[in-house]
Amino acid sequence: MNHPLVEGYFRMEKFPHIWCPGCGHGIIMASIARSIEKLGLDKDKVCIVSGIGCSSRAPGYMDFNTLHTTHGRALAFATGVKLANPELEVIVIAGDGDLSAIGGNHLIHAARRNIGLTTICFNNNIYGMTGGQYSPTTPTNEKGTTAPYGNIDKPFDITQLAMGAGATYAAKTTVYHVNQMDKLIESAISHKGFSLVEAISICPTYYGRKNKKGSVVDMMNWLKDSFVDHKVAEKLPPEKKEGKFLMGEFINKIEPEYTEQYDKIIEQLKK
Ligand SMILES: Cc1ncc(C[n+]2csc(CCOP(=O)(O)OP(=O)(O)O)c2C)c(N)n1
Ligand code: SF4
Repeated sequence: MNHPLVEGYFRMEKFPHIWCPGCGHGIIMASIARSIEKLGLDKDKVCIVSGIGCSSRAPGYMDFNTLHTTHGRALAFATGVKLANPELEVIVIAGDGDLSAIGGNHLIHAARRNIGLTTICFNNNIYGMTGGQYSPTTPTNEKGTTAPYGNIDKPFDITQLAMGAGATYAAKTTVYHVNQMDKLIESAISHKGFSLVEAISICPTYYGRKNKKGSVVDMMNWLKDSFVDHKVAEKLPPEKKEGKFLMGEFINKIEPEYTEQYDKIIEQLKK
């Protein structure tokens, strides 16, 4: 593994990683490292924060300032880090369970405040680490260990949820669409307020097996065939859009950023 990206941005002594063969999470982790390199960020000015889950193991392998916190609380810790040192580029890594179940309240409030955090959701539609329980993004009728006869809940669309709560940057991509993922993560990190990239990942071990999704290659091909950029979709005839999921950049707008507003109050009080 003597690639400059690997040696420059990863803690070699922490490998081999814990992920199963074919897990999509490593693809997203590598995309984050490539985006940081492309932006030329100083490693010492980057802080990567996670909760608990297979996805949340990523910061352990990444050679930056890193925090592996508690399940669902990554955004709360990250908010503290950003307020204490707004100069830091704070990136949050969270699974769909972490971010939209136990941590759902932190997500909506971080988005509402427009605090300058970049959140990358590793969405594999299931709780991977604890053995395949269904999560708030498990599609209706799909199976998990806690939904052996099919999930009757309606799933969250995390990108839409963040937008509804006030996120000023929100985008969705998949582990098949890696070039797009690199660009979206770069834009999200460069964005001043709260940004979210929902990266659709694959968990062949639990989600794939429980729902008979076939091999890892089959799961990747499904992503390739099922997702279309929403700008491309606008120009497609209705029959070509049927059954497709939309991805791409959905919102990118500038609004006052939380830590800047907070610092303004401190300055006013000093006068
Ligand atoms: C407070 C608390 N509740 C529950 C758990 C158990 N737990 C650990 S990881 C996890 C779910 C992980 O799923 P997700 O966030 O989707 O990430 P993935 O493992 O799929 O990447 C759960 C429920 C915990 N560690 N702490
Ligand atoms: S259980 Fe699923 S999410 Fe966890 S490492 Fe294995 S494939 Fe990846």
